[in-house]
Formats: sequence, C-alpha cells, structure tokens
Amino acid sequence: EDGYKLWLKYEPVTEPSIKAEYLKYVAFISESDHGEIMHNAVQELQTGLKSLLGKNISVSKAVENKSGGIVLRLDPKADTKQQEGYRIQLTAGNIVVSSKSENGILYGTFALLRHMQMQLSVKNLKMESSPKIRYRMLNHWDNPDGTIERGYAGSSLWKWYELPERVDPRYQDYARANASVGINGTVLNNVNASARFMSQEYIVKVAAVAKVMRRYGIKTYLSVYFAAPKTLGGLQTSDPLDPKVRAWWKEKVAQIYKEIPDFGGFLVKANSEGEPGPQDYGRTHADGANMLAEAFQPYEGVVIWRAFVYKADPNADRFKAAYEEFVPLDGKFDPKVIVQVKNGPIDFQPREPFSPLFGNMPKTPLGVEFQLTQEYLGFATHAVYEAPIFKENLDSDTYVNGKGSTVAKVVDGSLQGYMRTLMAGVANIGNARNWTGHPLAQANWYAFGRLSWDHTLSSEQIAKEWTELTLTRNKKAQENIVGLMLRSREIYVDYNTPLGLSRPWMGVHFAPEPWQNKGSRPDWTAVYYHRADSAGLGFDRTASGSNALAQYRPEVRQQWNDPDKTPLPYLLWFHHVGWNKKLSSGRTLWEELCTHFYTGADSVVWMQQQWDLAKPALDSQVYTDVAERLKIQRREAVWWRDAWVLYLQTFAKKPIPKGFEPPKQTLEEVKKSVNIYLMK
Ligand code: BDP
Repeated sequence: EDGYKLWLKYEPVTEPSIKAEYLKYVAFISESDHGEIMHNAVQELQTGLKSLLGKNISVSKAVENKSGGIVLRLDPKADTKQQEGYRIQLTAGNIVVSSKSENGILYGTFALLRHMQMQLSVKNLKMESSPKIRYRMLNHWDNPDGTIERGYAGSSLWKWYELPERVDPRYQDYARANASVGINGTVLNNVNASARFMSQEYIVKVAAVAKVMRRYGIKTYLSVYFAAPKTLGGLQTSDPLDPKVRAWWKEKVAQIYKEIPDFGGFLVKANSEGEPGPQDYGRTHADGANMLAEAFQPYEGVVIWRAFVYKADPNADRFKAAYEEFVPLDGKFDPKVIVQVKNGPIDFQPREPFSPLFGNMPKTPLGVEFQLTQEYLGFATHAVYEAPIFKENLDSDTYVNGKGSTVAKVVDGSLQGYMRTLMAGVANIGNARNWTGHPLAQANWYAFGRLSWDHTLSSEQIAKEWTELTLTRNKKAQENIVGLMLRSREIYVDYNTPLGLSRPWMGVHFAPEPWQNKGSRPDWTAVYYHRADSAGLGFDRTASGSNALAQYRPEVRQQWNDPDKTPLPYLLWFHHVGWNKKLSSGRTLWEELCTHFYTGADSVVWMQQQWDLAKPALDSQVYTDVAERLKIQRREAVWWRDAWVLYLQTFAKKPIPKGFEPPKQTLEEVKKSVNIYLMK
C-alpha cells in the first residue's frame, strides 16, 4: 500500500448484510446524458462497484420500468438548493442520483461511493447536499521549473516541459481526487508568478491540463505576474490606467479563452513581498484588480486579488496592514473581483486570531485562504491534522452584524449577501507517490475539500471518514488514530508557539530561531513577533500598544483586551505579559510556558503510542512510514522546546520549574545545531 489511491481505495465490502443490500442495485447503471463529466461519473461507479462488490455493471440508456440499478438523472428541476447540489434516494427500486448539473451528478456519485465504502445501509437512503461555497479551490505554489514554493511532497505534478503533447495520466487521478471531495477549481502556478504562463507557448500547455480538469468539473486558473505587459508584452509600463496596458490584458484574456473556453480566472499577488503591482504606478489595489476584471467582462472568469500585504515600516504592526490597505477600498472593486484573505492577520501561523478584514468589507466578496502545505507546521515530518485550524477560524464570531456573524457566514456570503464566494487552500500536493509526503497529510487535503463544500461538518466527523476510507475499517484502531489526529494541532502549538507566540523562525521556517534579530526589515526577524525582554513576553496590541484590537468589533475586543480575561491560547498575541504574572491557570507566565513546551514535546510520545496501538489494523508500509516520521517529530519537538525555553530563560532568569527535566543541551549548542540548517 503506497498511498497513491488516497481515500478512493474501494476495498471489497466485508459486511455480508450490507453487501446483500448493495447487490440489489447492480443490474445496470443508467445515464440520461452523454457529457464528459457524466461519463466519468459512470466510469467511477463502474470502477468503484467492481472493486467493492466484484461486479461488472453495464450501462443502459433507458430505464423505463427497470429496477435494481443505479440511475444518474440530470434534471433541470431536480430538488437541490444549488446547481452543483445532488440528491440521492431510492425510487421505484433504483438508487437515483439526481442533479441540475453534470457536476452535481459527479459529486453525488462520489458521495454514494463514499457511503458504500463506509458500508452504510442503503435501506432508507436519502441524501441531499449542496455546496455552501461557490469557488472551492486549490492554490498550487508550483514554479515552471518543477519546484514548489513551500512544498514538501516532491516536485510539481505539472510537467511543463512535456506538455502539451504528453499529458501525464496522473493529472486525471488528481482531478478525480479533487472532485471526490467537492473541489472545483485549481490555480496551477505559484502566486509569486512567472510571466511565462501568459505566453502562447504556455497557454497551450495549460489548456492541455485544463482539458483533463474539465472532465471532472474543475476549472483551471492562473496566477499572474502584474508586470507582464512590460516584461512579456514589451510595453513601456504596466500601469493599470494606461490604455495600452488595458488593451494588452484584454487581448491576453481573449487569447486564453480561445484555448480554454471555461478558463476560471486570475489569482493575483501584487505589491506584496516584492511582487510588482499597481502601487508601483501610484495606483490602488482596486485599480489593478478592476483593470483585469474589465478584461474578463465577456467571460465567466473572475479576478481573485490577494490581501496579503504588509509594509517595511519599523513602527508598523504587520497585524494591521491588510485591514489598513483594503478596508478603505471597500465598494471600489468591480463585481467580478473577489478579495482573498489569509485566515489570520499575519501568515498561516499554527494559531492566529481571525483576520479583522472578515466582515469589515461588506461591499466586497471576501474569500478565505488556508494553507494546507505545512510551511509553519513542521513540513512533512510532523503530523498535524489541520481541520481544527480551519474550523476555529470559520467558527470565530466577528460580531459585525451582531452575535453569530461568524467568519464562515462572511465567507459563504450568507451574512453580507455575496454571490461570489470562495475558499482556497494552498496545496500540499507534489509528485510524491502518496501525493502529500506525510501519509497523514492526505487528511488535510481531504478535510479542506469537505469543508469547502460544507463548513458545518466537524473536524471529528471528517477525521473519522478519512481514517475509515484511507487507513482502516477497524473501529478500535480508528479511535486511536482519530484521537491522535484531533489532538495533533494543539500538541504542535504547545511545543512550537504556545500561548499566542508566533514565527519563531525566519530562514527556513523550520529550524527554531526565536533569537533571530537581524533582517532587511523589522518584521523579517523573530524578535519582532515575541518581543521578549527582561520584563516579560508578547506583543501589546491593546490601546497602550499597536492598538490592532481596534480593528475588531467591541465584543471581540472585549474578549482579548484585558490580559486577565484573554483566553490563554491568545494571550501573547495581544499582551506583553510579565514573567511573574499569575495566569488564570494559577501558574506564572514562565511556569505556564514551560508547562506547554514540555507537555507538547512529551505528548508526541503519546501520539507514538496511539499509532502503535493501531498497528495490527494498518498496512505495514503505511504504519512504518508514519512511525518513523513520529520519531523525527519527537526529536524535533524536543529541539524546538529546548530552543525556546533556553532562549526565554535568558530574559526570565528563572530555573526550569520542578517536575521538568532541564534541557540536556546549552543554548549555544542548540544555536549551533540550528545554524547547520541555515547553511547554504
Ligand atoms: C509566506 C510564504 C511565501 C509566500 C507568501 C504568500 O513564506 O513563500 O509567497 O506567504 O502567501 O508565508 O504570498
């Protein structure tokens, strides 16, 4: 078992009574239309049922009076909330999957197969489901040379040098996997974009990939390099208000649609971390986005404009940057623009408060961007199940329209009436045989897809499903693994950034460097974020500090404004707290920090135990792979803990509290080992 099949393993049904139930519906598969997507739904059913039940099932066109089969019924009047929604129920002795669209039929088919893989009864089968979000997409940070920015699972799936003639069969498996969890869009290239993708040479390569995606209801998007009119087009400028520049983009978009008639649109990172943008010409983000939106007017495509911006101002709080730049632009964006906001105000940290932009741009559709790839979560060696990160963010209450104004309701459009709704996940996929490097990281791809379809699902429910579909049907083993998954994020936070710490690294985002104090700009150091000094630790974001809290509604501010009342997981996000201060736990800050660092690192041993308990029910290759990675995780957790406590001790000037064994290495020794990772 090499993990290639992901959650689509379709292992034979073993429950005799369930198998008997399913066998009542294998006389035929009927399809009412011949579109490519429908055709793939039929194929998926055939493959799935062959494997689940050992039956070859043939396709029949007409169903009149026939029973005992599975009917895929495309019906403009189907009783679903959304175009892409589906309904599955028993009708006249058949299992009928109906939808207004072929895409919906495909999603319904995968839902039915999921149900069967979990060996659930079909006696009273009745499922209706519609996506809560319209654009459910992956963002690949893949470069044209095959490398992946912040990718830890091999090289890019996209083989640009082989395209368009050779189309790797793996693209289809990628598309299947995405469709099976409801994902309907993919951005193929890095947000730090190469202008190459706007050339005719590359557009035809992209078109060849898009052709595969289309058959699974997935639209293809590209990240664009804002200065392309100059670098690729040979114009004097890329100023968005220049008529020649506007004409260039119009022509470019038309050229793309000629090759890719269902092209999804552009994703843009502009004036962020050195990328070019409209501000290079004294224009605003809205000017830039609207120029591109104009080029998309004749088509269905959209412009997704990222709000990930911050300036090199030594006195600024990076936390506030996106809000300060974007809120004044509310109402100025073309309706075809969606602003894509990272879940937190800084940058995909293991725990962040929600971005204050959510809810505060009522006239602009805001999408949320999560990071699946584990840039700040231990790369591919640490097991971190991310659904709790996504859920924590989505369930946060912004209070913008009173209690219950959650981020989820902003993002799904129900709170402020956006039609164009978006959830994006920075992909954790590469060409590793098992797709994600760490076998358990597959669950993050799965969870993202399921939540983009329905954000009300719980982390636990998704973990259970994934474990059952992917790892084992043994209930006891599932409990061990699901337990491990559900605690994994908090354990990681404990040994990495407890109590609201963030960014203990700069260089590689892996080797701990909380002491790092040199950078080309203040917010590219670690000390900028934790602000340790002889008095205490943490970033004062109340009125006495940066006052970032003022960007939230009073009800939210109130939760985080008073250091005595701020929940401990958020404490150091908002307060500079004295080392001796007694916290709500009864411990001083120093004691509390040590407790988290030590408990976190020790809990990895617990994770190892849980994994070992499941061993008899697991495939041996998968067992060993994860067991070995957990060993690395344990070693590195201790390393990170030691780096932090030894460094913070130089400020706190206190012994390691009783009950915890002091680190076996000195601070100098840890620094030396970290430096190895930073060498060229
Ligand atoms: C940061 C990553 C950087 C990305 C950037 C972004 O370190 O590689 O380009 O996010 O999202 O976290 O644009």
